Amino acid sequence: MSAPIPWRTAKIFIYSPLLKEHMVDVSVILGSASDEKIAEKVTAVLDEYGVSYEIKILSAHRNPEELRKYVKECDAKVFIAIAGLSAALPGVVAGLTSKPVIGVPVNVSLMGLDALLSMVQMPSGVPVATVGIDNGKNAGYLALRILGLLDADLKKKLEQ
Ligand code: C2R
Repeated sequence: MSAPIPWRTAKIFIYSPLLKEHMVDVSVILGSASDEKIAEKVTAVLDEYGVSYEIKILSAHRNPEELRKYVKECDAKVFIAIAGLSAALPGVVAGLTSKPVIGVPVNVSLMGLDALLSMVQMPSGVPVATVGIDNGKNAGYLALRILGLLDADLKKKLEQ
């Protein structure tokens, strides 16, 4: 049996090479610990570019009050929300913040089309930038591009 992943057991795990008083660039929210494989694809990209992030397992369906409090208080510049099935999570996050929200639909059933359509079909004014099914990598790269608007060094790295 492999060792448990720290953020799965601890519920929250903060990684940051440049940690400044708990501030992180990206918040990665999972609807369930069962989405961890997709979250690993996101964090591999963020790690490669030395971007700080925080991982939280919070479901809009199961923990609505906790999610609201977290999003309202979070200092991250970009949110990545990962969810399968009836994936309300990214849309709810987008309704709670004016920051960019990237949605990653997870293939749990119906080939992930349920989650994809749920994220893509947001009402106007509440966008979720939805990447492909299970495509955690692109969520990471899109977050880097957004952060690159504020960080000349990161932008340069992305252009290399
Ligand atoms: P469990 O394995 O915990 O039953 O979760 C999760 O993202 C996961 O892919 C199964 C699937 O349910 C999803 N889930 C959501 C939300 N909460 C959990 N889509 C939500 O709030 O949107």
